[in-house]
Amino acid sequence: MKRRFFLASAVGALAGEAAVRTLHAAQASDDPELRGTAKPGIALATDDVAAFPAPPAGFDDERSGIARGDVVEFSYASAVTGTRRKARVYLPPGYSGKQRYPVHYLLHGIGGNQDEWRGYVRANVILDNLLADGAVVPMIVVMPNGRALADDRVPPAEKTFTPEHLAGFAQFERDLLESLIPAIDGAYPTMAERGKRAIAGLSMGGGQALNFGLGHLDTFAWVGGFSSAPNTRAGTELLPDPAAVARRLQLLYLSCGKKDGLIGTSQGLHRYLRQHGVRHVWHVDEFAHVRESWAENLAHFSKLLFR
Ligand code: FER
Repeated sequence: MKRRFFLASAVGALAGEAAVRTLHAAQASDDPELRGTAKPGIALATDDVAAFPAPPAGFDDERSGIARGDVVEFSYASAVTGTRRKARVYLPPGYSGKQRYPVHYLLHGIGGNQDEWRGYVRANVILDNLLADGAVVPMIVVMPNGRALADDRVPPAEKTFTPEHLAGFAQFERDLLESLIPAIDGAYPTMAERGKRAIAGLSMGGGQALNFGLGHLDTFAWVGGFSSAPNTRAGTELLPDPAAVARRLQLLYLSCGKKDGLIGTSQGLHRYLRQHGVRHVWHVDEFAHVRESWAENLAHFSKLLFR
């Protein structure tokens, strides 16, 4: 597949998060050979437009004089890998064990790990700012490592697209459902019910969130895919009975940048949902495959959650 070859070669010799930044930068490049959008090309339909105005400047910058949440390390025994695995957990400002909170599971991209949403996108800063403005419901946000492998370190760039690495992202479905969610519900004062549980992610994590969220509506009622990658299952597979899915969902949210070479995946699912009358949010922004899109979409999505 041409695009995969392009992305795999574009990441070059760099490793880890740096590799994916390079991948993202290559997609945003002015050089058509590097843009990743030159072929097969992006065709925008008339309804591929923004659903929300951009957040105000500074929405993802640390604001002084407001209460901040904590990002703590969490570890759990995985029945899938047989290892102890790590996740980051955001506890909102004013967190108290005497309250109960809804939980949002937030998944990283193919070259990220449990630190990508915090370190690269500044998810905790975005949520602190929204909470200070009273724009979101206080929630716990769980940021796991989405590659369920015994060695779940970010691999060297040349291994990013190997079947073994991609399998780790698929296997995370069982790790999440059978190990992580029960461990979180055991350790924190959660509202452990589908109506108070959300799942979203960026790129590879967007595909995971759509696959796992729509595949397990007994566990999740709020589902979001940002710039979702081609690991996203087809609409016919994700929603074989669209009306049945629609009845159970509180929110289905899709977003992508209009300069993102992966937009075809989200467009295809959006069109399937539209054809079958499944209510959803479809937000197309001005970006490529970059953190700005994920920061903005985390803000838009979070404001809608648990209402
Ligand atoms: C692909 C292109 C991109 C793919 C995954 C990605 C599974 C993921 C990109 C990211 O997470 O940033 O063909 O196939």
